[in-house]
Amino acid sequence: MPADQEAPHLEAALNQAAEWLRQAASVAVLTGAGVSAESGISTFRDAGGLWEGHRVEDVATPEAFRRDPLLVWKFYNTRRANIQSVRPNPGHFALAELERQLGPGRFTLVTQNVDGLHRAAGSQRVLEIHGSIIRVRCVGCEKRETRTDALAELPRCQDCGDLLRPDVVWFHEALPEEVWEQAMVAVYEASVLLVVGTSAVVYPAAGLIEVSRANRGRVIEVNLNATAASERVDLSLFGPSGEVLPRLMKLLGPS
Ligand code: BJW
Ligand code: ZN
Repeated sequence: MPADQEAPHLEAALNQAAEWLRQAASVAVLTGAGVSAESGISTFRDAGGLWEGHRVEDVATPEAFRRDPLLVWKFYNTRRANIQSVRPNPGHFALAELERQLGPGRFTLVTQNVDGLHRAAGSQRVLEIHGSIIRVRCVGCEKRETRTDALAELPRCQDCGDLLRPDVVWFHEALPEEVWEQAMVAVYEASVLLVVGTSAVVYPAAGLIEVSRANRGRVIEVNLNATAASERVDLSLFGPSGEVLPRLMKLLGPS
């Protein structure tokens, strides 16, 4: 679509989104890798999203870790090193600002990301449904620890000597129960669900769109392009989240 056609459409959609947010009793947000793309973190499924020729489905599974823990740790150690140098972008900051404007009890941010950038931007109520890349967990005694230091190629537990693994959720694994339940309740209760930078192909996270719709929540998507969710949302705001979200906050105006 030529830029001169896209701009007025986005403008109208932004105005509609701002109106729904103004009227909302509470707001939930679901974010994915796209919200961190402008911070320099690769997404999983866009061009260039492959890691050394591996699909995420081939390295982010318990089977892959059992087969080749060194390969899996290489993937995570590369990403752990990278997040030490990245900073939140204007999209993360806009979501933190939205939370401040709404005030306590009216905002929940559900993220599939493991990079910690929402908290770094000042967001308070953040539910990390796929875990955190700075935490490790022992496969033997299940002890969890936050580790921001560089890890060995194949790090081991100091208590029991078993292998450590990243404390993230891989395919075929259950999401952390309590966090997931809080996410479902917040999304169900919210009058608006903002879905930002996710391809919406990974479940159960993508199912939060249906959870919102089941209670007549308005669903607004922010993405570079149409996704698996686009047909199920009420409004799409197409553009980079680092530009679209600050524009939306500007329309909402100061509290
Ligand atoms: C921009 C942008 C910019 C770019 N601005 N936008 C139902 C149906 C079908 C399948 C299943 C189902 N239920 C379960 C499954 C199986 C599976 C699944 O969903 N498979 C599908 C792929 C088909 N799900 C699971 O296995 C889940 N577990 C489970 O169901 O367990 C059941 C169970 C119950 C009880 C006991 C035991 C088991 C677990 C899923 C875990 C996913 N884990 C990962 C890795 C996390 C750790 C890590 O980071 O390494 O999570 S995979 C990866 O995908 C990661 C992400 O969080 C997740 C989602 O990806 P995301 O964020 O959407 O990224 P992309 O790259 O896909 O998209 C980026 C988007 O951004 C694009 O749209 C761009 O356009 C956009 N973008 N720049 C705005 N500047
Ligand atoms: Zn241990």
